[in-house]
Amino acid sequence: MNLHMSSKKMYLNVVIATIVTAGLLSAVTVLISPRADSSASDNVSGYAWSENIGWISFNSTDAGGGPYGVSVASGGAISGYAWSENIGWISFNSSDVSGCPNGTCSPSVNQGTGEVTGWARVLSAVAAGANSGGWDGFISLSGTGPNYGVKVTGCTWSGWAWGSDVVGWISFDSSDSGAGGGPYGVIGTSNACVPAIPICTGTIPTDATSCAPAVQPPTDVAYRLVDQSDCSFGGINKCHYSCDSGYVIDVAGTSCVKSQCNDGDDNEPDGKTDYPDDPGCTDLSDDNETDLPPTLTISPRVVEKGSTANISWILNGQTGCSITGGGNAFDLSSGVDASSIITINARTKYVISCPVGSATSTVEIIPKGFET
Ligand SMILES: [Ca+2]
Ligand SMILES: [Ca+2]
Ligand SMILES: [Ca+2]
Repeated sequence: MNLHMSSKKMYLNVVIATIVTAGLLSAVTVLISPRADSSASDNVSGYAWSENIGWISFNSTDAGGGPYGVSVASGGAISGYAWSENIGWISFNSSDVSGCPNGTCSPSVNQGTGEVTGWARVLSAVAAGANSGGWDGFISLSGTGPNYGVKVTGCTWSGWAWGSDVVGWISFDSSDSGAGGGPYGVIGTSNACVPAIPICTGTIPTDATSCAPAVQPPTDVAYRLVDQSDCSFGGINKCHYSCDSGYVIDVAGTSCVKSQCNDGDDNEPDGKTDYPDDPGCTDLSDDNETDLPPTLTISPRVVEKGSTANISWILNGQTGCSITGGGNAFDLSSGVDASSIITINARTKYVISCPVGSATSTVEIIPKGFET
């Protein structure tokens, strides 16, 4: 976390400069906009991380100020507010996310699968209205093409949300593939948890009545079940069997089947099969061979005309990627993550395109009168 704390200050400067540049609104308004919510009674807490805007706090009990927080109701509906020092309030309330770009707008947790859907919205973008530079402030909590999304496993929130060019990718857990630094993460209690598979490790309980298996012991592969004290989630008193490495619980929830990264098939297909040959596989138990999209970062994102910026890319193991914008030539043929120094003479939008997914980063010129 300390690693990121130092870069946080840099982002603060950059984002405030961006806000001024885009004429979104005064930074003062962003920082003091009053918004009270519960906090201690909110059942989501911790931090997510955006490479563009830095930390996003889900509960004032972690960060001070407030009170504010994000909550999941029984049934899975999400509400409340998260806070970014750089862009202000991020609302999860249905009333704020109506008119979202597509799909169901209201954010929620599927309390069976743990998948989070719907939208959140940066309220400073709403307040800026026509002065927002076209930024609508919407943050997508899951999507396809590429597949991404926030997921709740047990009480741990993980995965990625997407906040368009301004906010970029938001990681909910430093353990997310492609995330760095940390440790950080978003966690839940009570309704913000989902009965997880696996949540137990150890020996099969002898007292079946106190820990009834939700998933029957698979007959084809080894399994284990342990620590019954971990078996009570959100008032649901069930234990769950976990499959051995390379296996996952099947759709019916009754047995262990080989995961995509262990099944000998090129599932998408992309010419690469299983862990570790397919870069979409983080480990043998990963049940999705789809490669992660690339990321593109320019730092700083607001510069004086004629000065330099650092452009860096993470390919997530993909080859056949390219970067366009600015007339610079970047050699991505090695498939290795790297960076380059570029000279910026005009507002430039860089786009990295890979076989799976693309990403965009735009560098802005500080307008005359704002130069330091
Ligand atoms: Ca496979
Ligand atoms: Ca594959
Ligand atoms: Ca793949």
